Amino acid sequence: MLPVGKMCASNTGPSAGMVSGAETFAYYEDEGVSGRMAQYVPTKAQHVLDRLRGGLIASCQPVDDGPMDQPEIVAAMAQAAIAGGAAGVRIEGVENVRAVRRMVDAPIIGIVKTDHDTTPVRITVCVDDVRALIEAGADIVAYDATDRPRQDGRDTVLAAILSNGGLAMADCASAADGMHAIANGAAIIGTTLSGYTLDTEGPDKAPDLDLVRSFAGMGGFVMAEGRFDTPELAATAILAGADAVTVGSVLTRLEVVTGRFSHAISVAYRRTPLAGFAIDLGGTKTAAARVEAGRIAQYEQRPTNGDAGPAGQYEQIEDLLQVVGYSAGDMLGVSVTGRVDAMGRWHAVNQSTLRNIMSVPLANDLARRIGPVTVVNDASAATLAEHRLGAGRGHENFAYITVSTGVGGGLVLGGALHQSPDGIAGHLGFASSQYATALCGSGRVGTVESVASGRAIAEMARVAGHGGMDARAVFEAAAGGAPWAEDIVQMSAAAIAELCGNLVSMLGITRIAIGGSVGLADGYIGRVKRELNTMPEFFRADVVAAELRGDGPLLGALLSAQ
Ligand code: ADP
Ligand code: BMX
Repeated sequence: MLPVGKMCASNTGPSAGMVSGAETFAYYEDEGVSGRMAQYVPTKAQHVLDRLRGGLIASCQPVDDGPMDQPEIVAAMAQAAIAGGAAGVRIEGVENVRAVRRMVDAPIIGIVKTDHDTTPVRITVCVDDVRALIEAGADIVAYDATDRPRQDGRDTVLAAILSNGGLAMADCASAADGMHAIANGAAIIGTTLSGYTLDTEGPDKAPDLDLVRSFAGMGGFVMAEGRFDTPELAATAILAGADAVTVGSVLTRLEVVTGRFSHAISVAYRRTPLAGFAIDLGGTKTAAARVEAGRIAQYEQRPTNGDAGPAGQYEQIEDLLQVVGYSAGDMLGVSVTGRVDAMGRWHAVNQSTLRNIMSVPLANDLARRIGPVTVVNDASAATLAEHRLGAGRGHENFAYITVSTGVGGGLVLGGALHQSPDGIAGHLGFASSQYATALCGSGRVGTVESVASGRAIAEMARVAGHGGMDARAVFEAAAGGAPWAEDIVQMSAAAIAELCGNLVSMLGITRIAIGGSVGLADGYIGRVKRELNTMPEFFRADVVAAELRGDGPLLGALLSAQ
């Protein structure tokens, strides 16, 4: 740990005693572990940090000069946030800090925001503000810790916080800011200003998890802050090494949150019918579409190059978009085979499908190269489209399975697409199957994908002595009565039926739509249903063909973008 205890143990400034309601906890002014007792006795500073560690800090900052910008309302927000489980609050303005201190026992991070003609620096710029915040009851004072020039330099402000008995939180934009702050005695380093300085700003920035990770290696108390606006992103920040997460606008700026909903609703209202551009990058083909009035007005496809790295894939996407008439700024959704995490990074799960796609910053790269874009897994996109527009309509618990190059999927649970921050949720093809024994390109042995997918079908044909045939050719051979081909196709369908039964038993799925060129091939769903009919009635899922056929990943990508 950084020398927080040492730094603040000697500080018995005006904030001593304000940190806690003494009835809820006690803190100690001595230096921690002492003598033979070997007992953890926290200093005041440590105690404040201990209270925040592993917790949410609610930044209760109303919109400036809005109807909620009043100290009593800020204090009520802070109380409500603590009632909801927040470990601490971040409060702007001296009067607001004073009002909150009267009502709230939890640690307060205080700031003063002021606008200056000479500098873009806004957060606790003046030494006078530091004194006033601590006097009003802030335990921690946050300040702009970037190296941008301003009236009282960052080190002067930091020194003022320390000399007035406060704990300092450095609002940083870079790893260098964090190092500098720690070296000078800041207790907390936050990612607050990443995305808000000339060097870091950009359109539609995702939260800066990379900065969280680099802070985590510095030995200080790490605060993730800035655009962590869903519970999943906040949890991801903790997994990336943050000690606590500060969340603001989405909790306390009613105008902002209301605006998000009203925008989404008005877009949805206008979007009937859907319009824009979409990409579906699958293991075998990459398709682009111009969508007008809810229909695919223009469509173009090319083979996917599984050996291409990001640059090759981007060039293909750009070429295809040009063909279908996209221009920068048009609504664009991109769906891809492979895992897409909450940061918009793209990872092949089955590395024999995409051999050079590992942790690719897809969302950022495409935004830079092409324009505003939403990226999503191909099967998740199709799930969304089938649920909203196709075979899943009206089903609260719905699954989509694509049997294509791989076996992908998606789950709608309780009416919402089920997703995980790492993007793996819904990858149904990597469940295991009693029919499978082969090593899957995911590294797992015996997956559904390794026995049921188009690639698996071609591979099983090769092993049976019929090399050079793709899945379509194997289906044709089966239709022509070749017993070896019939066995392969049947085994694929049996593995998918087994997966459907599992989805019913595990999740109570009431409808399953099957898509992908293998899944939609003649007779395939009939085979799946016949296999299901061999199971006890309760496990016989309601299996249907995807209504949107091959358009699901394209329409779903566009739906995700709106
Ligand atoms: P992607 O995986 O790129 O999204 P598809 O859904 O078209 O694309 O799936 C590709 C797989 O489907 C390949 O393995 C291909 O051999 C197989 N396939 C394509 N057409 C047929 C068909 N008519 N019958 C059976 N398999 C097919
Ligand atoms: C694989 C996996 C999924 C994908 C599914 C269907 C990779 C590269 N892909 O299970 O992410 O959704 O295939 O994709 O790991 P397709 O290529 O068969 O359309």
